Amino acid sequence: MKLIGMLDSPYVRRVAIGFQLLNLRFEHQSLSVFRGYDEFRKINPVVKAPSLVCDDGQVLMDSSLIIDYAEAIAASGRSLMPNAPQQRQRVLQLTGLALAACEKSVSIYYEHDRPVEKVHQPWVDRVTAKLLAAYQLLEAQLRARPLAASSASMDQAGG
Ligand SMILES: N[C@@H](CCC(=O)N[C@@H](CS)C(=O)NCC(=O)O)C(=O)O
Repeated sequence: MKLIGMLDSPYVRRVAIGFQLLNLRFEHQSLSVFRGYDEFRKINPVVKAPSLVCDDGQVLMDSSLIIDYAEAIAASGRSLMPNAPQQRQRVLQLTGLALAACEKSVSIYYEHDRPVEKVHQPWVDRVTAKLLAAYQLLEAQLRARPLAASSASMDQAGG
């Protein structure tokens, strides 16, 4: 299978780390959704990074869905999502905060990619406030209870 997307994307990195933790072999094609748009479109017309070209040619997208698939095919049988409700709740909460922080960061990046006269500052301020809220909550949680940091014990919140 082949992971498509640049590793400067937090979503692509998250999938690559997940594959490594699950001991899955994969190829990586570093393709930009901007500079490599035409080539990307041939692989996935929706042009979303990460995209995963599976061994049977089907294409998956969205980091959480790709990790879900990766767990299903991992020979190790390992899951990066704990089953016990309390642990799962914590991993989902931390992952949700991290994904929201990524989404807002990407959104601010795109806003600044516009011609300067088209940047809508009230929107940037709103997104920035949400970004800071997500990181503040994430940091408070991690200060109170750090995550496991070894490859053997890392879960989706760590990856
Ligand atoms: N929810 C998606 C977000 C992925 C995402 O927004 N990726 C960006 C690159 S960092 C992208 O594909 N941007 C192009 C677009 O959204 O059209 C995930 O978890 O994979």
